Amino acid sequence: MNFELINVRTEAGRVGIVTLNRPKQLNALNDQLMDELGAALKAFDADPAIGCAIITGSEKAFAAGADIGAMASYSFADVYKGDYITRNWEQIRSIRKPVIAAVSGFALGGGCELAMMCDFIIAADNARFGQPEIKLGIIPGAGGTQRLPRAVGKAKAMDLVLTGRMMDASEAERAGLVSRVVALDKLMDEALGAALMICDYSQMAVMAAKESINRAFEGSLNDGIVFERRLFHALFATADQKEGMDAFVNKRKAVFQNK
Ligand code: DAK
Repeated sequence: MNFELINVRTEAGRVGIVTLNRPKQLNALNDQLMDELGAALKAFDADPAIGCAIITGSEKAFAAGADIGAMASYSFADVYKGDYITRNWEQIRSIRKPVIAAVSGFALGGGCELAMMCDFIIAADNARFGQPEIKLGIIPGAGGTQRLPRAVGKAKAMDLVLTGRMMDASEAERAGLVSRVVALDKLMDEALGAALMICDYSQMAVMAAKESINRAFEGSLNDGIVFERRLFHALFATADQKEGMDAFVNKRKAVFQNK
């Protein structure tokens, strides 16, 4: 596939890496970029050799938001009839393998929302997160008002969304938005290390874990526990469960076949 606004590569044949590539616009997210990102992630998801994906940007910007220039003249009819955002942004939610956001620089507006759509965020120490849409006369429109409070709680989400201020990487880590903060020059090594670790595990167990954790945000605790229990039981039907436990008992490294 030929992409213009993203670079796509694989690492060790097992990790799919997408680098957002609109440097002059600080990786502002337009329709074409989101179409390309969705297509690249779907291709990784369908490739049995790939166990995990990483989305990253440049040192200066993961993404400075949805493309304001493109949005400026949209009417209600344009966004409603065109199913703006849902049509291409929501594709990320359908990816079943883990997706890590490796964030350096600005992750603002739709950029912060894109990072939050990923399964977890590893941040460089220069990362800055925010939902500044209020300054433009709008509100976050790609899940920011829903995912941010789930990640950081109501008080900080209200603070960020209502004032439009940015928070730095250490505040984001304290608040629970990011899982790790590392030096800028170590960002991709750290993300790749996490991805390769995930790739070593059974893909079925990994996908089941992702699906089950996501359920925690979509219903009652009881329903979530029942869902988890069913997946847990189902994994006992896999060869990988036998392999994982046999390897432990016999003090050797497990080699999973994804069966
Ligand atoms: N869109 C388009 N271009 C952008 C941009 C953006 N979001 N952010 C930056 N740029 C462009 C700048 O216009 C500038 O272009 P030139 O002037 O060089 O042609 C270039 O990138 C470099 O930016 P700056 O010169 O401003 O660089 P600085 O280092 O001085 O400042 C900054 C960096 C990130 C603080 C600043 O650029 C900035 O404040 N950018 C805007 C951040 C922002 O407001 N982001 C939120 C965008 S709104 C929806 C769903 C989702 C959304 C909307 C609707 N629906 C469901 C309907 C999402 C909305 C958003 O994300």
